[in-house]
Amino acid sequence: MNEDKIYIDEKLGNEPFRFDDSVTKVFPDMLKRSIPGYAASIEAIGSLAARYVRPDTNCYDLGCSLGAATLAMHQGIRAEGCRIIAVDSSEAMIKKCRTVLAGHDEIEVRLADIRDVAIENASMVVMNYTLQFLDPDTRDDMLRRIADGMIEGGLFLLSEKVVDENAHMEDLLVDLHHEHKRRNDYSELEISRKRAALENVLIPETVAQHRKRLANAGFLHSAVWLRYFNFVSIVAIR
Ligand code: GEK
Repeated sequence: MNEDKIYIDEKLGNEPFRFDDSVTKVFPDMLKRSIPGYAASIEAIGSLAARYVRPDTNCYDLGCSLGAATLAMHQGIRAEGCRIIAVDSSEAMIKKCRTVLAGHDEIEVRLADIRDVAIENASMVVMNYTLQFLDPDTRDDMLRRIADGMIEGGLFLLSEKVVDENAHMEDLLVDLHHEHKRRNDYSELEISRKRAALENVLIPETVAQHRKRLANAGFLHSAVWLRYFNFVSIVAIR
């Protein structure tokens, strides 16, 4: 049974998309049906945490929503003495996230804008589909602060919806994504309303722009490890 019916009977797509109560309530269903490769990104976060998280360091989940990536990191970590800081600016998300992650003293769930969070002594930082929601003018600074706050050899995972340089291929990839959504039981009307609501809220960039920004910020290596239509996940090493 589909839970996300927001753009059938609740919203018309004429207002900018917001991470409010109604989105929070149906969020896992929304991500599962909308982001191709989402489950793979969560699985990889666990494996990468096992490999890269060092003892007595911090891990950050920036734009944690309901804490799916935080939990994957927590389950993957083998090192002792680590803290995980999970941050989101949506009150509705953070309220529910606190109940999901309750009982884990080593996880701090913080209501804040990620641009105001100090990144310190980090061996792993995750931004799973969050950078795309920041004003593009603030993205360079955000990534520089992340790189500056990471230890040598630390791992940054960045997942994003991207746009293709080639307009023809971009049309094809968007079309394939919409077909994927239709297969997952979203109607044409829901797809177009959601698209309108995300206009100017989710601002995608090209893979080349992301990799250039990572290099400029101070990451030594980066690679796309997952791509499904216009949804990519990149790993970068400090
Ligand atoms: C997952 N990572 O399940 N500061 C803090 N949080 C922000 C900001 C900001 N400036 N801007 C947006 N957010 C999650 C999924 S969802 C992706 C991440 C999506 C938060 C916003 O409130 C939302 O919870 C999250 O970033 C993006 O792996 O919905 O496409």
